[in-house]
Amino acid sequence: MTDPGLDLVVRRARVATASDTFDADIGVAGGRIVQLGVDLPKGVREIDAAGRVVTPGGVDAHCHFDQPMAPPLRMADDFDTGTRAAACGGTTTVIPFAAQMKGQSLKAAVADYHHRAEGRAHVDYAFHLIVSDPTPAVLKEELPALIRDGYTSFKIYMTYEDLKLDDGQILDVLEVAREHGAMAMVHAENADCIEWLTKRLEAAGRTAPRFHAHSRPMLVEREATHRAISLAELVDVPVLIVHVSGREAVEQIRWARAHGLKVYAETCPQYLFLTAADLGIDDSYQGAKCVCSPPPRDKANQEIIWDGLNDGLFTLFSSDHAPFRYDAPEGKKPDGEEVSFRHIPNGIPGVETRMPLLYSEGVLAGRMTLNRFVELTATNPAKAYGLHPRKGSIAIGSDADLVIWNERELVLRNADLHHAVDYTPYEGQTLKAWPALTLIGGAVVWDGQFHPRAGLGRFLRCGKPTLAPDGGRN
Ligand code: DUC
Ligand code: ZN
Ligand code: ZN
Repeated sequence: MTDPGLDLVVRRARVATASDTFDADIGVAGGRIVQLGVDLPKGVREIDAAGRVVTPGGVDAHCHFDQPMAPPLRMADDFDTGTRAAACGGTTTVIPFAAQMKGQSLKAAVADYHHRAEGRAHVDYAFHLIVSDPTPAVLKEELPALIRDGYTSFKIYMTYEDLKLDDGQILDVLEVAREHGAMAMVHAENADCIEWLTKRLEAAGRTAPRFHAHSRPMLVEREATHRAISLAELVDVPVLIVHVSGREAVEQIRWARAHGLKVYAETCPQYLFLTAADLGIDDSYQGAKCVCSPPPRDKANQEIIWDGLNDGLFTLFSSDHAPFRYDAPEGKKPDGEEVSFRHIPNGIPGVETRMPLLYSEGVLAGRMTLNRFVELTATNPAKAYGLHPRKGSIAIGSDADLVIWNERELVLRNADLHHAVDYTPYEGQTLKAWPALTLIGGAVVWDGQFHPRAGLGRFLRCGKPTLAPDGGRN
């Protein structure tokens, strides 16, 4: 018998959450999960998962779309192409950054970013803030008001000339996070060390893309990670270290945790699947494709990142999708030139490949449990940014954002991806799985074909973080 109250039943699902794996039918009404059970009545629509694994839609809590850049640079993906790629790779919620430019009010940055998103997003989205100019008005009025309004996380940069804050400014911003219960994310690299090394490399004529890694050795990240942790300790506020690349930063985070400090950590696919050799072993400019910060390290560091993913050191697994076309004057070849590594825009694409890479090389390669995969890619990001349990879970009342996985071998080709970037750093890599279907609020957005729903992606106001103090393991 058909139950007119059920818009959709996903039948015979092998449901995986952050804590359990079980067989169930999933009943959906009004875009939300309303029933989990066996032999649910017939829905208006039916999807047969045929025993395949069904996970919550991914929450990519660190990606950059259409972020304003100084000319000639321009990001390849806007909210249309970026969220299209997200959906096709199993991500149903994204949290990109409304970036304040120095001299700009934070409110104006948020208004501008809404304008960029409106009518374009295919998946649901929230905003982090980037605070680059913490004036008294920003600290006392704008930031508290924005936090109250659902913008409950912000990123602080310790490097990049146009974004970085000094230690005093970081303390001021952390104090606002403490007073108002927001989540502070830190990009931890020592700007002066990078500048000092960069000048020396340039003076020696070492300007090829591979020298980007030489200008940002691990100690640069280690020192800044320790300083960020110390500044947060002084203010007595939790802090989240983003895009951790390897051993030295990991050691600082372990040290902090052992001392009872609330330090969360995020890592990204590039630190599992790329090494500094991908920036070039000779002076070829192709290495520009993998220029990102912090840079990828080496195989031994990849293992350390895998260990941290498994043992609870890392709380989040995000893409840090920062899309620049390779062969383009607004991308990796500014004004059409093969420039010194200093001027290559930092970032690599990854919003579409994040979930399939970790599912393949983590879960199916036996390096990680399915439940830990769900925790890192969906549940914890939703908790860290106040979107749980609406997002990041398969539970009664959660949005019906689901991924049905197809476990089959495929070779990654940029031609098959849906971003607007002209390359993927993972070209030719063999994967063991890809989403068969992605559903958002019960609507199929990917089933081997992309079903556009531009403008139907909803803006989400974030609540306060609900992560456990130990990084979300309980
Ligand atoms: N590093 C960042 O901090 N942001 C975007 C891309 C990158 O490589
Ligand atoms: Zn960063
Ligand atoms: Zn980033």
